[in-house]
Amino acid sequence: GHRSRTLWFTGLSGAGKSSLAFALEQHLHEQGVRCYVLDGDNVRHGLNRDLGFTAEDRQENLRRIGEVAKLMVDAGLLVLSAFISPHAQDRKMVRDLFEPEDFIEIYVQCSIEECERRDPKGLYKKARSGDIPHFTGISAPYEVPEEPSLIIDTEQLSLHEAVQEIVRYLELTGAL
Ligand code: GGZ
Repeated sequence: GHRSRTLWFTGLSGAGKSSLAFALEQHLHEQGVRCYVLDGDNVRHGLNRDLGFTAEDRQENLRRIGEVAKLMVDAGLLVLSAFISPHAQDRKMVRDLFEPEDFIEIYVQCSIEECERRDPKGLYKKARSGDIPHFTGISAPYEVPEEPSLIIDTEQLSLHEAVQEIVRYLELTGAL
């Protein structure tokens, strides 16, 4: 069996949070672990479609996601949550919803230069030209986590290696 928890991925747009969460989900499913990925594509278009990207809206976005993640953990799932979550204060707010051992913060590290080079959705380009206001890393802040449970550097690790790192961490801490 596994211990239900929330893995909270934080990092810049384009750092690889969702890719990593979905690759991990696939790996865990193959091991028979029941898990679920929360990310912008399944949350910001539905539950949180009334919210934008001001500091207040990001806070409310993350508060609701935290509450949903908590319900899913209560239901016995391993939750993989992939949102920029740029403010340390908001990450702490979410962390405080959980038992200490049930919330694992994973910093998906990647330089802004590399994220901008990748620019998979062309959003950095639009942010630079002023078409997207308060874009994280360009015109809105990203506060680097001071004491994350784990740092995954996506400029150094392949997707497979990153998944293995997290699996190793989960095994070491008794979640798997
Ligand atoms: C940052 C934005 C913005 C602004 C739209 N700033 O790379 P993506 O496209 O697919 O993921 C980003 C996503 C960020 O939503 P989150 O819910 O993760 O943000 S937060 O945790 O701060 O609430 C990006 C897209 O939405 N996007 N406008 N201004 N990212």
